[in-house]
Amino acid sequence: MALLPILRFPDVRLKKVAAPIKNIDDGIRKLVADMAETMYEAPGIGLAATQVDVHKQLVVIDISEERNELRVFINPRIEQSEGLQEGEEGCLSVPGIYEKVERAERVTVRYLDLDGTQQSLTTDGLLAVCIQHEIDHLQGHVFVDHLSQLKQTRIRSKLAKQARVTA
Ligand code: GNR
Ligand code: NI
Repeated sequence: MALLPILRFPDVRLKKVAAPIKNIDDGIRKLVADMAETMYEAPGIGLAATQVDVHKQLVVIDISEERNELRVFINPRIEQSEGLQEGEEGCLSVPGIYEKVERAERVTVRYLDLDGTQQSLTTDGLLAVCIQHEIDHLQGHVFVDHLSQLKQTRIRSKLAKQARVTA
């Protein structure tokens, strides 16, 4: 296993649109293991392949307290969504920034599991938020894109300042 470097907003590579996965081979299985290790180490509750500069439709999520319920989503699509919820979001690609984002309350997601079997999951709450956040990444979006221009400008300057002191 290996820890993978996570791209930081506003890196333009976070804007790439991920391609569907055609074959679930050893390369994909290794990527899942490395992404899971990277997510747990960060620590985060989800990670999209886009964030580690791999532009394939792959997401790992673990929202469990014990960090022992890894979920893998290959080629995930939101089939149905209903209602609205607003919750504070953070992102491993936007460190130290937490802002309220409006999302669907309940989603049904279709995806392939690691065996290549089609699955359908209907969920709400934090898992629904996280799935929507990760699918955004696969489409080249970060949660900051949902905020006002004023907030986006403030976040960019805060991160630029952080980068100067850490450099
Ligand atoms: O670790 C994460 N926490 C989080 C909290 C609220 C809403 C979404 C998330 S996802 C984030 C990890 C991440 O950046 N995934 O892309
Ligand atoms: Ni994120």
